[in-house]
Amino acid sequence: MLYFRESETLLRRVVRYAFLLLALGNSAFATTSGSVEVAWNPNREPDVTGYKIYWGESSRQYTSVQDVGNNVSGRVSNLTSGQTYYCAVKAYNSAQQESGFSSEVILTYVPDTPPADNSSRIVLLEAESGTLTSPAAILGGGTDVYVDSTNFATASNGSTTLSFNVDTAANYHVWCRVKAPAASSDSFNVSLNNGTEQVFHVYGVAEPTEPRSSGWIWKRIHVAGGDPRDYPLTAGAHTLKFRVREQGACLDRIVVSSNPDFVPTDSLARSGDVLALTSSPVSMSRTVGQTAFFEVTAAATGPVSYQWKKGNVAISGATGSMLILDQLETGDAGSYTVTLTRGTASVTTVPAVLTVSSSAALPDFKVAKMTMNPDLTVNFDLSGGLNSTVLVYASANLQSWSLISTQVNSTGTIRVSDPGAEGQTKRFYKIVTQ
Ligand SMILES: [Ca+2]
Repeated sequence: MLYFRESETLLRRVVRYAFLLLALGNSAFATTSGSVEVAWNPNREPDVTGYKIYWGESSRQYTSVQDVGNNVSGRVSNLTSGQTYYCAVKAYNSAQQESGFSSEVILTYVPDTPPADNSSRIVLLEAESGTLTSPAAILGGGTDVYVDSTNFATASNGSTTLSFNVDTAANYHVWCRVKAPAASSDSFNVSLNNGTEQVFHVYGVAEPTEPRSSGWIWKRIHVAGGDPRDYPLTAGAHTLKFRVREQGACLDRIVVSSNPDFVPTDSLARSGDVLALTSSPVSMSRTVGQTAFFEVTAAATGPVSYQWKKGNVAISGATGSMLILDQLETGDAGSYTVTLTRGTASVTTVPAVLTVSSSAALPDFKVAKMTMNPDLTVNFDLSGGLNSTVLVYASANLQSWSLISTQVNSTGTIRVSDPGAEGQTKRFYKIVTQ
């Protein structure tokens, strides 16, 4: 039986011991849509029989409750993507007397299969499809149809103006398939949406050491010095105008891309839908209970759909650019692929192999008091591994890890700070003991 005074004690102990484990950015812990797992250290009162999780959209104004029985973790469910929630826990005894609330954590649910990444769109344009002004002319044959200035007597105002749409506001770069006379460098003037003309140095000042070619090359429009020129575009219609400056300069194709890593090649389809992988899932080894994370990125002429497979079997609901498998079991081991589709274009990744080994006996590490501070750094208390050296690594993708803390746990608990969490949508931690 808990009397009021003892309940006060219980409250204090809940505050002291029942700190919530916050699933930061939640991806590490979210397994099904709209839920995040939280956990806490057990209350030490002898007659505690269970716990309740409370959460709501305002601090200390809880609108939902979940009785999790005598477990020290539970799942906060039915969350709306992007909404911030406040969460605390109470302990109760056999008489259903409840303690006060624990400290509070803030959760923002981010889906573990977010909508397709729109940041990798490309638009493919043929220079000859633009509005031409004389003396620019369409020449060539077969697939090499292009805008030509070979017949110019001198530098001229011949141009092609291309209209296009982007469906996502982003910072874009422009690549051109061009042929420039061996003696020239500043071959075109380029203007966006009838704005100021800027010189496009195919060769010359930007890359003085680059060997010149008399054939077709792909060249990204850059500023002097070689950095790509930024084209911040709103969603909707735009124009690009290329005005030929030098006799002999030819322009075949233009790619407008929001993916900074995308480099076009001549294998791009001449028309229709274009889909090109820019990164593929990477094989990885995990132990039982851990989390695996696969990701694919691509450049395409519009929205891409995804379907992940394990072996030849489609994984239900795995239709985003990322696949997160948490609470791994040995049966999760296998080959994973994802098929991307953009209209008539489709590509399947090379299998990434997931190895899942049985977990060895490990120190009983526990994380508590995970806090996102106002400056967006994160810190938490880590118990376990008494008198051993504890190394903590952090990662945004479960592939690249950074050592953020090396401490000897001489007291039972160490405080770990992670200033690198700022700006991350997800964060994973790995603990190694020596
Ligand atoms: Ca062309």
